This record gives sequence, C-alpha cells and structure tokens, in this order.
Amino acid sequence: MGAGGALLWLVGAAWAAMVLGLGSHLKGKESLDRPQHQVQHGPCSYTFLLPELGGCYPSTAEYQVSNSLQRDAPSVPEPKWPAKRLQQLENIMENNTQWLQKLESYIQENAKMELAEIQFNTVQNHTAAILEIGSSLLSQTAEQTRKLTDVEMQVLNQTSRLEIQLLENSLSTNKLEKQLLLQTQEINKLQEKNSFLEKKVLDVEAKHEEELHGIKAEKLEMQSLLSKQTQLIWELEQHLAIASANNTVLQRQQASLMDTVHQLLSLVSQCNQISPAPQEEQKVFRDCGAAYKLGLTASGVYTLRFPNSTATTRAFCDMETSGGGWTVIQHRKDGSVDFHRTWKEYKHGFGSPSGEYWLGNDFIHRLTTQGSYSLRIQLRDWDSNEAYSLYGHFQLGSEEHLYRLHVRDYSGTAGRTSSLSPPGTAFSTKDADNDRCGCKCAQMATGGWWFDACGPSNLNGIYYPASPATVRYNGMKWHYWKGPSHRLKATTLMIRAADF
Ligand SMILES: [Ca+2]
Repeated sequence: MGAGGALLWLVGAAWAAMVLGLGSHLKGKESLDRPQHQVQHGPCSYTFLLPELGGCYPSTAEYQVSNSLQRDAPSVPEPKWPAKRLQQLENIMENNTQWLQKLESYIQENAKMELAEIQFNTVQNHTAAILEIGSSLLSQTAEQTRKLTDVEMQVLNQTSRLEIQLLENSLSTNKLEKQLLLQTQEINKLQEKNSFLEKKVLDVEAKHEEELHGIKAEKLEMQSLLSKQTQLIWELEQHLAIASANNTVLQRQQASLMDTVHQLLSLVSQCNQISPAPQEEQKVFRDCGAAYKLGLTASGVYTLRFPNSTATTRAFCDMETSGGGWTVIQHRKDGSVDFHRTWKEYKHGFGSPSGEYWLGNDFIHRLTTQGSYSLRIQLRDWDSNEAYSLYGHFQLGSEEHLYRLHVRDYSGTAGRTSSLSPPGTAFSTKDADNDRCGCKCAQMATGGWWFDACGPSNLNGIYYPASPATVRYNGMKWHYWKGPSHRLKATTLMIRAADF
C-alpha cells in the first residue's frame, strides 16, 4: 500500500473512533459504569467506552452502511449478544488498533525518512551549490588575485621605470642647466667682446671720418693752390714773353760787353806779362770722408769730384755727427726749397748746399758704386726730439735701373722697423711713375722718392709747420718713428764710406 492509500485509511479509522468517542462523551458521567476498552500507544493512552446494547441492536444493513469505508474489515457477525458480540468488537478494535499502530509507525518512519532525506538532499544540494559557488568564487578570487598581482607587478614596473626616467631626466636637466650656465657665461663674454669691438669700430670710424675731413680740407687747399699756380704760370708766361723780348736786347748788350771785356783782357795781359800771379789751386775731394781724413774737420760746403771725371759738385759735409765725414745728400730745415721736382732735377740735384738741397741721384749713384757706403738718416721734430736710422749698406742703382734703392743692416732709434721701402724699390718723380701702385705716388704724396705703394716714408714731401697735427698724406713722413701724423722739422740724409 502507498503513502496516499495509508493516509486515506488512517483518516477513515480516526473518523470511526471519533464517532465512537463522541457518542461516549455525550453520555456524560453515566457512562463510567459502562464497559470500556483502553489502548496504550507510546506515552498516550486511549480509552474507548463501549456502547450499551439494551434492546436496540441496529440492523445489519444499517450497520454495514454506516461503516461503508471499512469494507475490507471483517463482516459483522450475527449478533449473539453480549459476549460473542463483545468479543468480535474487541477483536475488530484490536485489529484496528494494530493497524493504526503499524500505520502510525510506518507514517512516522516514512515521514522521518523522507524528512531526513529531503533535509539531507536539500542540505546536500545547498551544500553542493554553496560549494560550487564557493569554488567558483574562490577561482574567481584567485583569478582576480592573479590579475591584481599582475596589475600590481605592471604598476610596480611602470613606477620603477618612471622613477628611473625621472632620475635620468633630472640628471640630464642638471647637465642642461650647467651647459646653459656655461653658454650664458660665454654669451656674456662675447657680448662684452662685441661691445668692446663696437667701441673700437666706432673709434676707428670717428678717426677715419676725421682723416676724411682732413683730406677733404687738403683737397680744397690743393685746389685753391692749383688755381693760384695756374694763375702764376700764366703770369710767368707773360713775364717770359716780356723777358724773351728783353733777351734780344740783352744779347746785343752782352755782345758789346764781351767786346769790351776782350779789350780789357788784352790790356790786362799786356800789363801782367812781367809778373804773373800764382794760380791758387782749389781743393777737390772724392767725398767728405776724404776731406775729413785730410784734416778738414769743420762742417761746411766742400767741392766734390765726380768719380772718373773732371766734373765737380758742391756738397755740405757734416764733420760732427757720429765721428764726422758725412756727405749730405739731402737736407731740409725750413721749407724754403720746393721738393716737388722732375726726374731730371732729381738727377742733377737742386737747392743750395748751405741750405735745403738734394745732391743729385747721378752723383750718389756714381759715388756709392765706387765702394761700400752706409746711409744715416737724421730726424728732428718740432719738439726738438731727435732720432736716426742707420743702414750699414747703401747703394743707388743707375739711371737705367731707375735709381733703385739697395739697403740692408738697419738699426737706429727712429722706429724698430725701417721706414724705407723694401730693397729694389725704384725712384719716382711727378713725371716718372715707377712705383708699385696703380696710382701715381709721386703726384699724390709729392716729391721724388723710392715709393712702393706708396710706402711708409717720404722725406721729400711738403714741408708743413708744426700745427695743426692732422694727417697729411703729402707731408714729410717717417712712419715708424712716431706715426703718420708726426710733423718733422728737419731731416738729413748723409752717406759715408762703410770702412771710415
Ligand atoms: Ca704707379
């Protein structure tokens, strides 16, 4: 029998018992004297009051209908009251009770087992679910933890990398700062230098401007001079015309005078035939050194003979400076003689030996070719400062060789460097341009000189007074003594035999 069937049966039995119990209850205390049946089940005890059968026996049909639910129960026997019937009832009751007990225990067991099973199953299911959830959670947690660890590691790596980079950056920043500082210092230095140079450039510019002004003024001066000279030339031409007209008259007068002189001479010779006067021989020397050696130790003008010739010239001899015996070939002291002369004039010489003069390139060439000569250049400025330049060897080339300059062995006090043009420089005059310049130095600087291009010296330039002390390109100059604007008051070029 199933659990459902057992339960149905149990309800029916309980219902029967209840009907029976209810009937007894309604009877009250009077039923205490009635026959009873007691059933003990566990801690509970059930007391059944058995009904009185005094004359009211239910028909068999009625009985059977009222107990229709218990069809499997034993059929009610024919009433054989009282004992037999009682016995039957008791048996039925006992059977019922046993059934009930069995049913109860079965139900209880079943219920217990099912409950336990259900509980167990439920618990198991729950536990499994929980375990599953827990394991999945654990795995998730582990996964998360692993990921977190990974992320942490990455973060740590990144952090360390960033720190290293930061460190490198700070190091490079320091380096850059140092470099920046150094560069800033250099820039400052350069700026200082730059400003210094700018100042210098400005100074030079100012100087140049000043010089330019000087040159412009000079140009104006020269232009006015030129116009004056043109005027003078015109006047001279006029004079010349008059003079040449006068010349013919003078020539006639001269002719008549010559006749008179001849007559007088013949008269004189007639008178002096008895006592002729001794002819005084004029002393002539090779050079001033020779005169000095012959005892003539006074400075002055002496007559010198051209080498290998009867021709003579007159020169000033300096018998005092540095042992004496110096033949002066150039002298200037007051600007009284014009030195802006032609090639021919420089060849033969001009001026006065007792004053300002140029001895003549021809004589100088001939003399310095005879033997070894030294050259001394004596200078004096407007403050009476004196200096000299000495060349141990000096020789002047021939006219065919343009009177080239040959000098060496420089010494002296007028500059640590020689102011003469380099050896081999040709002589130039206003009408003979032999310099190394595209220009014509002799015309620009004036005078005849050994112009290079145009060189640091020209002692035959224009004689300027002491002031103003501006740079004049055409003035007398000896650059390496005191610069281009230094004014010279007196100059002397003199030569002497090297073995004097
Ligand atoms: Ca030239």
